[in-house]
Amino acid sequence: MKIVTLAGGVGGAKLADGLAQLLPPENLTIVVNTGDDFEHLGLYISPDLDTVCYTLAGLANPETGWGRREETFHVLENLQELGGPDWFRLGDRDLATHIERTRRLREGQSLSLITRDFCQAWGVRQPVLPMSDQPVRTMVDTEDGELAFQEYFVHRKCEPKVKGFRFAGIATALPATGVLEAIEHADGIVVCPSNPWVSIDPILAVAGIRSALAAKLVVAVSPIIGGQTVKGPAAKMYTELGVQPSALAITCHYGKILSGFVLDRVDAKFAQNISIPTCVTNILMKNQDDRRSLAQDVLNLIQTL
Ligand code: FO1
Repeated sequence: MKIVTLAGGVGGAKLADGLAQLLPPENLTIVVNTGDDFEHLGLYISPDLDTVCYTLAGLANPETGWGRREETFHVLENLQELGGPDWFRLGDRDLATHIERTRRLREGQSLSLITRDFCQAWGVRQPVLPMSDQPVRTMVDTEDGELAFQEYFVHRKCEPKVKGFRFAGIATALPATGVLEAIEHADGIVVCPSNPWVSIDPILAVAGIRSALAAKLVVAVSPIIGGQTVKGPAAKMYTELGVQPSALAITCHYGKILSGFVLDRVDAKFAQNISIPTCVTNILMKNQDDRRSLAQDVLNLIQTL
């Protein structure tokens, strides 16, 4: 079975890792949100791409889910001493990724080519594709004005109340090489348990991606368990936008593109109000076994559709 996943950061990376444990590498393509990308300290940072790649490579920090395992922060500590911006914690090993990516981008190489080469260097055999090679920047409209995503997420700790979102650059962004081809050849599309507003919507907004999904079996895994998110501000965003955060709200969010939905046992009561086939299971991924087991449930649901 050929699968394409749409992924944001930590939650997306974990499910992609579960799928990678079950599928041959050539049968899994991971399309990753780049709306969180930004320039910091003169470097091009692509947090979700790195989180997915590090996770698949077994290099991710197990505590945070992002950044590198066995990381040190000597550069950051010295930057702090000089009074430089230290709100975005870039580790020493991680910095090598940003430095080399920035160097190659400045030479005119594409983000997808650079990501392919990095994956090869890290031993990641599944294609990991940025959603687009053109810059798209998620902007968060808040009560304190419009904020660039990392400014809102990390610097302001998601505190300002959200009023809406804008994906700057989306009008001219094209799907990266291989994205539409992978979707076309896929037997199923898996929408990872990532933030619908800021991780999955930017991918769906890239020209041609949403319409390519219309002909496909698309299964989403809820990022909400018992009204809360495992990580990140999705539940807070729903509340601030006037929607009660729930598994049901996620199915409404994605609407017609979905053919199936996976939700947690604690939310089993919602299944009767969902008009598409569902799988009620444990969706909290605390360890490798949970990742594999959820991935198996997702594949089983796709097979029954
Ligand atoms: N998230 C934080 O909450 N604080 C950080 O200092 C931080 C640094 C960081 C460095 C590299 C990287 O790839 C990711 C990093 N993240 C950090 C995570 C990231 O900002 C978000 O998790 C994603 O953008 C949302 O998916």
